[in-house]
Amino acid sequence: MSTEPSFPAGFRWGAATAAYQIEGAVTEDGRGASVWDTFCAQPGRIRDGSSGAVACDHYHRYAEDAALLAGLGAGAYRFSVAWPRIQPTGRGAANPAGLAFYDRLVDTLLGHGIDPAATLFHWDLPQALQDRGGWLDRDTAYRFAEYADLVGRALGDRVRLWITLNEPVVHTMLGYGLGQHAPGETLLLGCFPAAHHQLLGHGLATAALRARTASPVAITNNYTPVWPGGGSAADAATVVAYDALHNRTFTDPVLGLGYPAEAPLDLSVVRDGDLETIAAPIDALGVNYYNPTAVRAPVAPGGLPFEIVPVTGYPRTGFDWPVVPDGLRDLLVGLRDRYRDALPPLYVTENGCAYPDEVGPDGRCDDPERVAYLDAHVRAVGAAIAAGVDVRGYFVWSLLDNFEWAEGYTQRFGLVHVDFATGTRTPKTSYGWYRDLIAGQSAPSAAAS
Ligand code: GBH
Repeated sequence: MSTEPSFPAGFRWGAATAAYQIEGAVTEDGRGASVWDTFCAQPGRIRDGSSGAVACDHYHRYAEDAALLAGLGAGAYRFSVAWPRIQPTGRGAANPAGLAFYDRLVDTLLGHGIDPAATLFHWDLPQALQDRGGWLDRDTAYRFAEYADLVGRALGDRVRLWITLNEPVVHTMLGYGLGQHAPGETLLLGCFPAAHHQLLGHGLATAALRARTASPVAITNNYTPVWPGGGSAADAATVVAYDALHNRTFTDPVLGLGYPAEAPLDLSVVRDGDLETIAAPIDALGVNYYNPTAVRAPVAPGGLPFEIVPVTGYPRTGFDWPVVPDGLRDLLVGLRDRYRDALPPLYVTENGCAYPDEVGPDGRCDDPERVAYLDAHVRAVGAAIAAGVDVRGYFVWSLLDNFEWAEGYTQRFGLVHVDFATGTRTPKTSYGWYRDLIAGQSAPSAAAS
């Protein structure tokens, strides 16, 4: 059909999750506490007062979840490794029982013909490192490289794509700037050292992984197209500054360009040699996309140098996020146009939406809005590829409904519904849609459009 976008041979269709959001079993097999265990125990932090203590019980149900991926025909699965399972106190020898879990998971995936894509840090820092300052402490970057070495030694022969960090911008801003995520610090722009030390850790971990694996190494960033939220010259300047802060601060230095001068950053924490470390060559860049952001110059001085205003005029997800598929095409094309030869191949490592999905009396979970959302965004990726952008894969967020951080269990992002009282998995309509899309793409007829 001429309206079908075309995807290159070998394009990876997958789904993504993260350890704290699905695993549960937080005290099993020697796992240490993470900052999220601590944060969830503080009253008022999580909307429904919940935690990831049980979540999807994936730690015990991983084989069932791998079978769900196999049923999709997924070519890859992006999961994260829980640092406190590997190093319960954030340092020292690996905990064999912790490594054994990921060993079983990886072998089960490979047995289904699914490429394991492992993220090393998806926000669950060992609490013992937080007690020494967390990512505000430079030493955490060195601890992260040590942890990367341990995981690389154990899984380097079988993981097919490595991702050092997930969305350091979100972890920095929400965790250290605004206090909405663990560890709950409210430093506003004083949070920048946490960003720099994560990026330093990324560079050190990339070097550590090189010694342990031949597979590609990447970083995943959250990207948002930045739109003007007002018509003044100050608003236009705010768009440039916010784009520099949110998008470029986590990309420019990784690609060897240093920190963007347009971002409001106090660089006094940056030491000689750090930018060289951060610029360790990567093989791919992970792109997480949810929606664009509109900003304007702040009305009241003294707080942050920008004000976020709602993007209006688009449908909205159950989470009230605007649905703007063209934003994904624009940002993929924009990355290519900005970074040109410095840009490695791209993977869309997260894209998805939350709706209040329920299993009906007939046992089915119908989510037509998610089908429409994913279909439109997959087409946007196809449009970027047609425009010449090198995109190698697409991962739906998420395989399963799961613990949505500060929203607890109130937002369902899964292709598969999870009953959190029983653990029962029910594939949604979108699961069947994605399965059919993947099957069509693997057929030789899906050539040029
Ligand atoms: C990702 O973060 C995470 O990697 C993942 O763990 C998480 O479960 C998933 O996405 C879903 O949240 O107020 O309308 O402007 C996403 C980071 C930050 C993206 C907030 C959307 C604001 C939407 N998100 N952002 S809006």
